[in-house]
Amino acid sequence: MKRILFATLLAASGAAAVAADNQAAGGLPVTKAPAGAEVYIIAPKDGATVGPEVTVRFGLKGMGVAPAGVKKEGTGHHHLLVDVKELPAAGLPIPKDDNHLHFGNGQTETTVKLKPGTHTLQLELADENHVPFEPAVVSKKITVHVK
Ligand SMILES: [Cu+2]
Repeated sequence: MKRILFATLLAASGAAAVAADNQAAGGLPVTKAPAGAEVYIIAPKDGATVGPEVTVRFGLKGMGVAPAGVKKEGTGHHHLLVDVKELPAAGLPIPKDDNHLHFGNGQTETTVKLKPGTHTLQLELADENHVPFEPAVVSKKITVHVK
């Protein structure tokens, strides 16, 4: 009797995994974020005054880092959003330009050159296809003042 119950539970969890396999508008699969996943900027500090070359250190809890193109459960790669007002669209690869920097080799820090003035920095983790997780794994947006 116990054995039958165990088999039933296994079948039920398998069905749940299939149901969670979403399809994005862009035709790429959307990866569910693990519960409790958190990305954050270790440095610089929010509100810091910095020089024109800013070293940004990426923090991640509850997930691992893997290079782009590598499908491994519970992992993604970092994207630094510089002066981005609206988060990249769900279900589509994050754009690649001067404001959306990809760290597809699995880097966990970078140095960016910023013009004098006030800038915002934010991190977003995305899956092997550069598609944001569902729900999005994004850091708090911080502000830095460049001398
Ligand atoms: Cu990417």
